[in-house]
Amino acid sequence: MQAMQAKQRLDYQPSDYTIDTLSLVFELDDHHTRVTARSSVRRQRPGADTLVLDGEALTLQSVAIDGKSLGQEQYRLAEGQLHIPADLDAFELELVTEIDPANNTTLEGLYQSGGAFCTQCEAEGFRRITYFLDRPDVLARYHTRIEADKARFPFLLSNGNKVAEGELEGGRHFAEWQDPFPKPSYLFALVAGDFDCLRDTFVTRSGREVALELFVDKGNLGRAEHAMASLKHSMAWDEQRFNLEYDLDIYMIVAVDFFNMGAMENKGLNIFNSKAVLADPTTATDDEYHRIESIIGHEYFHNWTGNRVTCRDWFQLSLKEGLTVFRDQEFSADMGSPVVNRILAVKTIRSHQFAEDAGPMAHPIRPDSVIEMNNFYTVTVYDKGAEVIRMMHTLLGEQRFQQGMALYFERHDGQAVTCDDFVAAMEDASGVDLGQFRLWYSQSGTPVVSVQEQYDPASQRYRLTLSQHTPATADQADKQPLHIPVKLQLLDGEGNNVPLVINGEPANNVLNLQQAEQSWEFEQVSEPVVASLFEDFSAPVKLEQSLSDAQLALLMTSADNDFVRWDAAQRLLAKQVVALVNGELEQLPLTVLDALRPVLLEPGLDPALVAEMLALPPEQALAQEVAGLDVEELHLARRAVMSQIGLALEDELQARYQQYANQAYRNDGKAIGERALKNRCLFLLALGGKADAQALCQRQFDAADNMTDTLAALNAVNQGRLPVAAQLMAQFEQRWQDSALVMDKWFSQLAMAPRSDVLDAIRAAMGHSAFDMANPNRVRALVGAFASGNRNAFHAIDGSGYRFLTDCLIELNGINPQCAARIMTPLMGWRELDETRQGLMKAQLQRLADLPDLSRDLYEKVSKSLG
Ligand code: B3K
Ligand code: ZN
Repeated sequence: MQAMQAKQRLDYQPSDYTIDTLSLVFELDDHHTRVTARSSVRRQRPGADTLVLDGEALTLQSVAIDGKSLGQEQYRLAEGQLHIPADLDAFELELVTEIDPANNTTLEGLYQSGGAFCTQCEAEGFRRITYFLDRPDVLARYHTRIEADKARFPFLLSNGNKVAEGELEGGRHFAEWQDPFPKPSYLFALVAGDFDCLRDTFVTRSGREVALELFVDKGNLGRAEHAMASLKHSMAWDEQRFNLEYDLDIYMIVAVDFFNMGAMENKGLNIFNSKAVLADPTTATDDEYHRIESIIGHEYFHNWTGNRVTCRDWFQLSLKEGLTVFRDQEFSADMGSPVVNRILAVKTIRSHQFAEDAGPMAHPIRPDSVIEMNNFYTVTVYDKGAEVIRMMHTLLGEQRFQQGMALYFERHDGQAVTCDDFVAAMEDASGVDLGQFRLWYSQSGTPVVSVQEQYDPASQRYRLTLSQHTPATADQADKQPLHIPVKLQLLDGEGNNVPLVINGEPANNVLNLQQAEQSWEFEQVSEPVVASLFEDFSAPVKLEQSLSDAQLALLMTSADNDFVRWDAAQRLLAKQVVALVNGELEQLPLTVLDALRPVLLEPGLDPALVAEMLALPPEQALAQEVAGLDVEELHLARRAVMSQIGLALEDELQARYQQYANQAYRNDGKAIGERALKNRCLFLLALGGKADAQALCQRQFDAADNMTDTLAALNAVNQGRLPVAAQLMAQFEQRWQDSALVMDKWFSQLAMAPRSDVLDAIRAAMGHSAFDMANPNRVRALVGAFASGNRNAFHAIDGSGYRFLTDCLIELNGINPQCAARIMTPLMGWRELDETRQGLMKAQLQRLADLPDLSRDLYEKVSKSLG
């Protein structure tokens, strides 16, 4: 393994030159696309004499400065860079390069998806299109001309407004686009293809009409409505909540099948993974509808937080991503159930972000050192980043937070800035001191907050002591106390709120924990209380608070805060799993069942919340919570808890199931919540394993008029290992074999099935006509689902899971390194496992390390894992 160089955040220097305008001409051809790039270059650093441009996988044809061509001896091509002597203050540079989109399987730069050309430039993909100053602080005005065969590519799209189009010889045509907003190269986009187009309009609050165009593969118009509706909701919401209006006359979205992530916010021309666009009730689940709405929103919201104000350098990625995730989460909460959305976000943090902090890739939300930027589109930068924004929102309150946003745009519209600039705007607009708070940007790791309590009946005082401690991470040994907002309530024995009084005054329900240890003394507390802490998950920390089952049950039934009710249920269930693993328990105590029963029966509780309260924390999250649990024992104990709930609460689950069983499909919040609860009941009954559970599943599978119910039935029989599983899987495959996106669900069901021969089934599925190693959706659905969603099988003690994943990674390394690096994550976490598994995992990591052509993407993760 040959060492590769990392870039350091503190090494940032402004560019010697900048580029103010860029005119691009694309002569599209499958294997020989010619790109002519004319830049107006301006020297920024006096004395600079060489322009150094980034480039990768390009064939350079010619270089000219101010109309004069340069001979080959006048410039230098070295390791991904083009050096051009340029002792000039301003000049026109013309470069002609040739690229091969049809053979570009990395899905970065210009490539083909299905029959269409499309691009992905973030983070550093533009350098695969032409030599350029491919960094986010170089903002240019783009003019793009596209020429292509008219029959194959009737639509020619790029950023901004279309300013010309016409016919060319030989059956070709052209279109020209002008983007009035200066932008970094990562926001450039081009699409050429043949699509169906769903058109609509949106009138902004200042009365401008914006044309909305959604391009999908032919025949898919019927599956585009939800995405279009989501876009219009996003546009209206951003005006209402953030006072932000769209700025171009046209907004286009193109859905493509080959895409490395969910979607990309290119200015005026979003490119989406078709999975994040296409939905109808028979092919997409409620969860997918939700995800589509949130991704459409996310990319739209980037127009201000990302595009109008962008990042100075890639270390600042969370400036746009953390903030935009916060905004999309708020959007989803405002469109649907706030608590269900909060739960969703917290599950991501607990299962994935805490694991990232505990593993070899640990980094702060603003990383300090990067080898391959694509490896830093992480749950830490995105989701913990959003938690950090949310904490500022909690500390400032909505009104002052919005004043901070306004000041941020006033100061920085049209600029490329840093995370510090954002915090400074928040601080200056609100007057709230965020000095210590800034540590959240530079310190990695998961803080652990522990609780000590003292109650003195004589003085009626309750003293709460909180201590914080952040364990060392792979990247940082020393940690300092953070500024942690702790939102709380105190409950008396009946579950009533006790007013918060400190020093004779009503106290705020958000405490500022800023020291390693800190105490608060609440007065006029007439009986012992239960502290409801970190309401709404007010900070991304682990909480160590020992509560009895009875106290947890009190929080479950009586806390005002719905998030805390859910969280108490999670803690109660987690306790049982751990007790089972530790041999302290065989059967679920009656007290636990008695705590769950009222949740199931209380008519006033939102069914969507009940469904979440009856779901066990995933194995991955439990493993994070309690170190040293054996993989297999954890898996079995978790199953045992679910199965005992299924048996012990059978009547209640049946009744609740039947309450919603025969409702015709509707797509509204109420129906979605009811479906979720119905299907949770079905799942627990299936795990309970009584004979009639199988009949129930089969009936639902046969009668379902929507994919949510179909898939829930299929999942229940697979996870419950019911005999009918094989038959239903075969029926599903028969019905959907020609629909790739639906087959992804089948691949995932297969990969996550709790059966000992799962790897044989997966290997067979790789030969399925619907499978394609070059398509990231397929890879994630099958290989990714196995590695991250079938923990027990992946960590099989014979090492077969690790070997299988590594075989796939070796193949993917040569096809799509970005995709490979994404799915290798479960192989990195060997430190949390027993010695045997550690050895097996390291052996596979070493196989990767020994590859002669290991990509940068994998190199970074492999070397950190072994280091
Ligand atoms: N900004 C893109 C992600 C780009 C990932 C590059 N590897 C999508 C998003 O976060 O909105
Ligand atoms: Zn984003």
